[in-house]
Amino acid sequence: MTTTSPATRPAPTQPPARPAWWGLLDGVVAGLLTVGVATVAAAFLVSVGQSSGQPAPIAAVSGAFIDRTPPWLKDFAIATFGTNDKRALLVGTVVVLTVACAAIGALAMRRLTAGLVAFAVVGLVGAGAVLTRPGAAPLDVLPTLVGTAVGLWFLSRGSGAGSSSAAAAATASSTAGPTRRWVVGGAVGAVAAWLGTRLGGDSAAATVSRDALKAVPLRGTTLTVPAGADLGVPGLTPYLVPNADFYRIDTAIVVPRIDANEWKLKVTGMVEREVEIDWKTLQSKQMHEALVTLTCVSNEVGGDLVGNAVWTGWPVRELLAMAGPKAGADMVLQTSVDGFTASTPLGALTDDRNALLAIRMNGEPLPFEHGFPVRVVVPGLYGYVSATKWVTELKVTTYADDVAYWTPRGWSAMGPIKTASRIDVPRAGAVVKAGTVAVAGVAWAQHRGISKVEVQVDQQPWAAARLAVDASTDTWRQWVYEWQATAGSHDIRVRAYDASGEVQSPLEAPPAPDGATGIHVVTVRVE
Ligand SMILES: Nc1nc2c(c(=O)[nH]1)N[C@H]1C(S)=C(S)[C@@H](COP(=O)(O)O)O[C@H]1N2
Ligand SMILES: [Mo]
Repeated sequence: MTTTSPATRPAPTQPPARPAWWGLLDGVVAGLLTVGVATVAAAFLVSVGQSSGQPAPIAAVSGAFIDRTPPWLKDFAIATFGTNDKRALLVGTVVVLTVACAAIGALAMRRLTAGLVAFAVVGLVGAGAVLTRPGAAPLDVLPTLVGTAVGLWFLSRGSGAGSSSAAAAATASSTAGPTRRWVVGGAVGAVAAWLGTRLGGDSAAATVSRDALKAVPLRGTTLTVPAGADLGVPGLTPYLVPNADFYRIDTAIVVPRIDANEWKLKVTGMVEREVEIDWKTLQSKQMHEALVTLTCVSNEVGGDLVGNAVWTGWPVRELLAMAGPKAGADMVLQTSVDGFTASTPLGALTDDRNALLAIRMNGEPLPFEHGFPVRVVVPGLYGYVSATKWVTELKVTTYADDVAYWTPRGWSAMGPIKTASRIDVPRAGAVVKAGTVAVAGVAWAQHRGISKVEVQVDQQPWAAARLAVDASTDTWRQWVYEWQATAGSHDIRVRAYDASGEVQSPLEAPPAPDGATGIHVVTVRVE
């Protein structure tokens, strides 16, 4: 084997060819600059009140994607990433954009004009995504267009441009020229993106208005949870789920932060008179408190997309009574500031149940993630047809005339909650000691109530579990079963009965189109 020492290698007569990865990096930095500048500009527009709210390009592209996601992909995302599904989507969007920008940069190095055109097209697609967001105004495209212009400018001065000077720089020093461009461009883009996200993600006025509600004492508070509603079994989900632990499901890429003082809710459609209320008016109403367990239709058997809280709010029926629904109406299409809609049976909002325009959750002002300033809570219905966060409009209409967000995506237009039960302890796969073991969990059949819960170990007969005190038919009910555990591997099953005596369906069914059914079973080992 022979080697050639560097000293004997012939000196190059041509300037060294610019490496292909220069183009890739050029493209990525141009993309980062674009997004950074656009994000800062978007935050600026919001801050001077010239924007409808969500004009930052990455969020807009992700949001537009969510709204066009086929149901199977949405189910996959929730099943795989759970409540992190939106973070996963944001990461995915960034990865796809990065790869696209790198490819465009490589193209620009060979054929500058083609690269610039491709970059401009991506920018225009981003601007288009911004325009399709709910409530978007024409001015909202400005940040993305300005960002794209900056990215184009950067790219046009890159490795693909002025080849002689770039080559000269390369011969002078193999790194100095482009490295400086990348470091400066990348740093400016990253700092701008960070700044824009910080400024845009938090509207100071919204936080101030939320803090103001904290200071308002709860008038007419009468509700106390009976002591026996919580069995206090270690590992069992608490009867009231703290706000910070409460499950969160929605289609909002950026959590809307609404200044309560700007909030309005209008009642439209088939009504005697349209009504609009603002935050002050709502505050002047007699508030009610209610215990209501929310459940997501996407919850799998044994899943945790269910939670219970005390909600404080004004009954929806009182607002609807002011408007006077006309005969023939059978549905209320609720609309959120983020464009989400829910189709709620009119009857569920006008009968005597605790359907509330809620402003507090467990005594606190609603967290932004859970709908501040106002969300709807309706006992007995899955969240997607009832629990609209950041609610802005109630349109009295019919199921024949209007469809809500999830209906064309393969979910039932109406969504009464199905009777279900879950084992919290012992956990699946747990190893426990022989002797008395507390098997405990929750069961729910909102607005009907739970009358009985039974537990089955292996193939033994079903045995009655002890129920916690019934705090409300609108909430879940804890249960516990003292199991005399013997050594070996055991399957534990649970089933619940609603107040009419009907047992939950044992048939295995997936969440779509109207809620999962089946028996929750956990396998444990006893030593
Ligand atoms: N504006 C808005 N409200 C919404 C949704 C949404 O996507 N957007 N999702 C609904 C669904 S599917 C559920 S299960 C509940 C969840 O409420 P939570 O996040 O407060 O637990 O909110 C409902 N309200
Ligand atoms: Mo849901």
